[in-house]
Amino acid sequence: MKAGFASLPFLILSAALACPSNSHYEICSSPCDTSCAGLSTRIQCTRNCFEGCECDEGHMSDGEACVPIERCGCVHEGLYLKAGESIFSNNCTEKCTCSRISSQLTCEKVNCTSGETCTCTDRVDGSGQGEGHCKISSEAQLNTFDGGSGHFLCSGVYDLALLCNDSAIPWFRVSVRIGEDSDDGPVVGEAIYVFFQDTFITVRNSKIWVNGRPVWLPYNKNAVSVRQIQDGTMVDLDSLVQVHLHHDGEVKVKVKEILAGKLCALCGNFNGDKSDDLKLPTGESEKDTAEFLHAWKAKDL
Ligand SMILES: [Ca+2]
Repeated sequence: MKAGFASLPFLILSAALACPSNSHYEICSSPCDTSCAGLSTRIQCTRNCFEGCECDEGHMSDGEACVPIERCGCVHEGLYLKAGESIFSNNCTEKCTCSRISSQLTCEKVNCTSGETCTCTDRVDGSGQGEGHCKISSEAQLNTFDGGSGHFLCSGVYDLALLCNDSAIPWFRVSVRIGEDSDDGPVVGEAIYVFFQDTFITVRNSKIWVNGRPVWLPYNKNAVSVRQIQDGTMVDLDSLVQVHLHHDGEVKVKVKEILAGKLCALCGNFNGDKSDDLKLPTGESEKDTAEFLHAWKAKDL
């Protein structure tokens, strides 16, 4: 009887700390030493260590899994590519590929042939049918999902978009920190805070934290991915929501059509009608823009 009780905590601990292939549990693991991206780029990280899974000797994390060091990818203009991945750059005039065999980056000139067009698909500002697009410009002007515009944000932290009306869809919340530019210039998006189920992501100054811990990019776990793209940082929530913080402070939120009419906060309810976008957290309509903006200031950030 005594032995049975003694073994129970061990069983629970083992289940909680099951690590993926090519990794093992460490009580004090440093993320600085285990990332492929850290091999060739200077990434902000902490020397503090954390309890968690660490890649086995001879392996490093490529953002999704622990791979042999020789299978780590390449870095192109600050963007990490996994082995085998390609990227188009310089207005689609160049295609760079990270070799699956040598992990060396090779670039070649490309041209679209007749009938082909080159478009960016890795950005929030695409124009997919039925998607909602909300934006805070680098001058801090808000454009809602339904096309409402003309509201300018003062400094502070605001809730941009959150799920209000559907318990069947994973809950999320997107907030933004608006700060004054240091040269008395325009007010800009300084940081984004994204909540998705049990995950909390912070993006600030090109640094990323997940649940308070600094992470390497690309990050991909529990249907959340965070990656560096050419002009900023992209957070993707299970392909339902994408948030893009641009280097110049512009913030964009893209949502799937399934979220129509189910959202609230500054970006509006995404019901196709821009005239009813000024709603308070209580659901009441508000005619005073200043009151509307103030009501969506985050109380906890
Ligand atoms: Ca609306």
